[in-house]
Amino acid sequence: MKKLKHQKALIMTALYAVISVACNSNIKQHSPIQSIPDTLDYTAPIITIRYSADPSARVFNDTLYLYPSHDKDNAQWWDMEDYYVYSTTDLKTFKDEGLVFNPIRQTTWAKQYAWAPDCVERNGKYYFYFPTDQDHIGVAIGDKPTGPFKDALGKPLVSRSSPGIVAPRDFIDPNVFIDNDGTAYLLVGQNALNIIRLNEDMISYDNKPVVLNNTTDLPYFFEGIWMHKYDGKYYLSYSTGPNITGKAPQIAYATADSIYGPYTYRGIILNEVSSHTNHHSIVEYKDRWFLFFHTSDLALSHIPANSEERKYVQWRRSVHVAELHYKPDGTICPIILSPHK
Ligand code: FUB
Repeated sequence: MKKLKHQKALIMTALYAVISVACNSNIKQHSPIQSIPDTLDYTAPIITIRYSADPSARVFNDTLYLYPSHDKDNAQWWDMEDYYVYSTTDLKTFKDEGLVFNPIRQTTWAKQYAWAPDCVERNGKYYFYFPTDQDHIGVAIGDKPTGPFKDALGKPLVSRSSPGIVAPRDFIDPNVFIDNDGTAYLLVGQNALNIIRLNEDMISYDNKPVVLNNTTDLPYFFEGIWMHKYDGKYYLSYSTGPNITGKAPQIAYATADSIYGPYTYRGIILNEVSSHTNHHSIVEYKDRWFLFFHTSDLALSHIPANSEERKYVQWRRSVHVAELHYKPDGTICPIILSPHK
């Protein structure tokens, strides 16, 4: 067993070396006037004031905002209730912008499980999309990126039972993508990706969702969908969950020339992390690209190895950031974390 582990570590190190050589040749030189460090330590959590997971990173008015979910200090499950926002301009220091929304207390309909959110801006208003109850996606509106946000509809925007929705498992993890022509799409689901074209008001839709085929378009898709565009192409990245036999969740991606596909599977961006769940976002900031993700490394460092509490670390996660590099053919250099114990 020990020998096997050692061999695995050697293979991972060798793999990382090969990938680094292949990818470093395309790393751009950064302008010295940028205040983001040239190298980011992606093994160090960036939010330590409280546990945070499922980070959606967004840039509004030259500031990068993080919209994570909030794992409770003593969590023993994903029973999250509220949302805090963080902001930065250098990716070194993150300002705690405080509590911005609690759907359990501030809506009449959400009962539990305030999981991975997202936030986008349109016409000076900020639209905060949040899942609850493993069944509903709500939308709240604020005048600033830091809220406070108010439930827009008094009911969910869309639910598992809404016409045309395919939800073989949880109906969670909303991601909103605004294309260059201004059309906004809500992407959502677990084990089936629903793409819903939103109306101009961002709080309604008319068309039926388009559901992507898991086998041909998004192999191994489980949850945590994120759409971004790079060099005119659509990139869908997502957690593989338990869908790759023998592997813990990783972040994989597929690319296409149009939003509804057909998509081509491109492989893994981020390997297995210590939190069991793997959830990320990708954003361009100051002409560089970044991957935000979570691990349970901080909780593991707090809780002694022989403590009973260790079994709860998957529900006590913290956010990290790594710089992403694209190769000339548009594929992404993977971020390989060391195998965790
Ligand atoms: O944080 C709760 C759930 O865990 C998220 O909705 C999933 O993506 C996973 O990270």
